Amino acid sequence: MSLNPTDLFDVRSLLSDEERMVQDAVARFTDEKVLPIIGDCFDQGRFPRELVPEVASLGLLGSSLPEEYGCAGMSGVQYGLICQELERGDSGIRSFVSVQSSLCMYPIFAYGSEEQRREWLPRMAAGEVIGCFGLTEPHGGSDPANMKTSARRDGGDWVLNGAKMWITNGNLAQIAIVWAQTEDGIQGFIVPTDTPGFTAQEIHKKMSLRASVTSALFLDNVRIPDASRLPNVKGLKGPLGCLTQARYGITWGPIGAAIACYSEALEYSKERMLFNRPVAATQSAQIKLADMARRITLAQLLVLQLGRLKDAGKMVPSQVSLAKWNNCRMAIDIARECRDLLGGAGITTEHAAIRHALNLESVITYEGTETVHQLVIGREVTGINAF
Ligand code: TGC
Ligand code: FAD
Repeated sequence: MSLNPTDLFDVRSLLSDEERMVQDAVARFTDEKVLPIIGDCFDQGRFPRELVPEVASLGLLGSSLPEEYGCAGMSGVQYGLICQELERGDSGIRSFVSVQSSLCMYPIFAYGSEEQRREWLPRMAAGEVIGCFGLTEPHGGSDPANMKTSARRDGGDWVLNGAKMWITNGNLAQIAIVWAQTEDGIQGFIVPTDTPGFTAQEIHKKMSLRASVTSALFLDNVRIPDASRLPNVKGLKGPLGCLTQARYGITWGPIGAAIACYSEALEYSKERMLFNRPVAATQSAQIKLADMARRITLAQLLVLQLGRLKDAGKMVPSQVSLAKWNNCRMAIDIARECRDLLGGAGITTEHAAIRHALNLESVITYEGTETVHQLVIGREVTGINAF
């Protein structure tokens, strides 16, 4: 019996019927709607906004939140599979869903009032309201505790001042979840982007995540009522708790990108005839392809166990750090190696490898750089904080 080259250990057999159904539905969406247009979107630096209604109707926005808020009530493993299949298309599409789901809907659900949940979540699940998440600031994203953006109490209102940098969906969003320093520590605010004093400026000249909107946000005396503050969390654990959710999805996503690159390079090297034999018949190409298959298999098993821990309520943030580090590194190395196996053909967006390799430069940086996650694991195993 021959094995499936993209699932050598039949990890799919460990999934439930419901999990396989979700994976298949998102895979179909990626094959039919994303792949035909994504190379052009990347070339043009355009986020394919026209796909948002279908993403929403598939239940992919806030997919793990309860049905009473218009969401799909899916499991952590299902969310992971969604991220994997979307990122097989493009990291930018997965980013859109990660930000909306884990960084905007999750904090409203986890830290918001019941009124805030009912006001925003159903419309966000339907894709009618898009969110962005403002944590990173221009002076250094790895150290969010050193936050300069401030929120000052003024009667029944708050007045926000500061700047946020590298914000996904910034120019698409109707609301921004803004984290700001207050007298009581860091707090989160739901800021409608049409509030006077709020501006978003799109960042151009990106060579990565070109099919995604990335912006700088500026807050100049932005006045919002106390009802816009997320009342149920104070301190850095608020935004870090959102990051744990988003990073979890990002442990799965790059597997999709790696599979896309590896599948393409595998087929190409079987057909490309050089020195009277297919490239795939050479020992060096086989070692490269075998190594990719090995690393993809390990990543698949890692995230499935992580997802099972999450669904059992036992996942801890440092486990997410290890998996984000491992799987982003796995995917970027594979994407670059695949680009090489395609030769010159690998440098255009007619093939997927260069697009994924460039995208993964962002994925390995955002949501905590590789170094940040290595230091989290270093701290976990030594008990010594090296930050
Ligand atoms: P520390 O001061 O020790 O902890 C503060 C409080 O937070 C708790 N905590 C966490 N809670 C949940 N999840 C986590 N991952 C947590 N890490 C820490 C902690 O227990 C403590 O709680 P309490 O109750 O004692 O107050 O903070 P630390 O030393 O652990 O943090 C240092 C460090 C460097 C790990 C952290 O600052 C960090 O992760 N920096 C990286 C920042 C980052 O990842 N930014 C991402 C911005 S968003 C983004 O990139 C979106 S891209 C989206 C897309 O397009 O897909
Ligand atoms: P810095 O923190 O300045 O890091 C610079 C270098 O220093 C890195 O190599 C880092 O690993 C290293 N370093 C840091 N600390 C240490 C240490 N202790 N020891 C040794 N080396 C260290 N942020 C948001 O809030 N919301 C978003 O929606 C969002 N979307 C993004 C989309 C894209 C496309 C990108 C590229 C970024 C996005 N980010 C977002 C920001 C992202 O989270 C930050 O870029 C990231 O956290 C790193 O911060 P920085 O860019 O300021 O780099």
